[in-house]
Amino acid sequence: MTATPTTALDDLPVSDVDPFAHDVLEDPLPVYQELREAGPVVRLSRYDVLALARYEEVHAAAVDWQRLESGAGVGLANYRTEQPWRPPSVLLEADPPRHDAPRRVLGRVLGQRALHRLRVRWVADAEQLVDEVLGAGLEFDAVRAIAQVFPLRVFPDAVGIGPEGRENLLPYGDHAFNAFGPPNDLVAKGEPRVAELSGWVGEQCAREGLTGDGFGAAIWAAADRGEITPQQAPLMVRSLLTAGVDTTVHGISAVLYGLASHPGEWDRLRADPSLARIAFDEAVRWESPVQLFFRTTTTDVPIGGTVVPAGRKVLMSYAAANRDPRRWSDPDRFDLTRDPSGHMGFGMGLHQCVGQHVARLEAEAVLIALSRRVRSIELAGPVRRHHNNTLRALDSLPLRLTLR
Ligand code: OVM
Repeated sequence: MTATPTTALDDLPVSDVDPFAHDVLEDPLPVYQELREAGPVVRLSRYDVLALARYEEVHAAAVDWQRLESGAGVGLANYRTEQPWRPPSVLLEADPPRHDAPRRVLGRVLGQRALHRLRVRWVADAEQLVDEVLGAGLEFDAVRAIAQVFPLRVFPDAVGIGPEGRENLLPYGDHAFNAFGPPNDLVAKGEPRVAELSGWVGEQCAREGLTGDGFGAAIWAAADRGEITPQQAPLMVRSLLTAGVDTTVHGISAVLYGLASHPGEWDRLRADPSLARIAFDEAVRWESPVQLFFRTTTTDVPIGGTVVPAGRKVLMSYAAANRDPRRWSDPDRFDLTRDPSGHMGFGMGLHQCVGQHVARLEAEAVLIALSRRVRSIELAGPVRRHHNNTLRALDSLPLRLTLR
């Protein structure tokens, strides 16, 4: 028997790239290719962390919750040694067994059965929005006109928060996703408003301000039944408000961008609107609205021919895995004929996005409403990127439409 040779940590490929620098956030794809080709595990000298960029290793790390924990934080900061910027999430930043009751409850509250009654309403809401937008002209910025508007119209109502202060949701989420990265200028930009925004979000999570029929009330009802504690309930509502807005805005931007920039794909969707789900998942693969999370090793973990010692932060690049040519043919192409299932854009394993059915339903409603009225979609100018440490986002998506 021959022992598998292992690479010593000091002999790993090293990159001095900063994945959170503005030029990389503007166009991260060359860096993702460089990291994938450097090897299965790459040391990032700037932050002294290990990075995974190939599909196989990112997938294996994501599902290995036993040896790659979330409780030390899923950003660059190690919560064992550094103070978190807010009380940790009881879902995202927790491990079994503490993670499991909140996950089970939220899985039920946001499950496909629970969403069934929202479907008809959201398609009607999307048709109304599309009518308003098209009535105002056939050239517009789809981020401002659609991608930011639709989730903010339907999701806060579905959670059951009041009408005041909803403009706080996007800036709060944007800061939360910046805070998973290093303490750079993007984090500094958000800091002046953290106390105000956190205060508002905290108020929305109390049972008193929530309507009786929303996701928030369903979470509190689970606390009444003893399925979660009354301390966990408001933090679970906070998870919805943190993770459920910016992500869907950028996901809807991404699918509209994919359709507008890949001739022929809109025709396919228009001919068969049941492709709306595939289109959205393909966009989540292609753009990866959530680009990465970190985990922390709880023990020595063999990954890609090296042994990562206990207590190290490991960057899982979902976005690089989603463009890995070892896994995907023609990975840079947005393609409605491919099967995007298995993409890493919602993560994988125990922590895989619990809100993915909500996200899909929002995107589907928008795409179905558009498919009923629109013949063609094309780019009317260059897109402008919005930079965030862990989100891939558009600030502007100029579109030109024709009607059917
Ligand atoms: C949470 C949370 C926050 C940000 C992202 C996320 C993508 C979850 O508070 O649980 O998942």
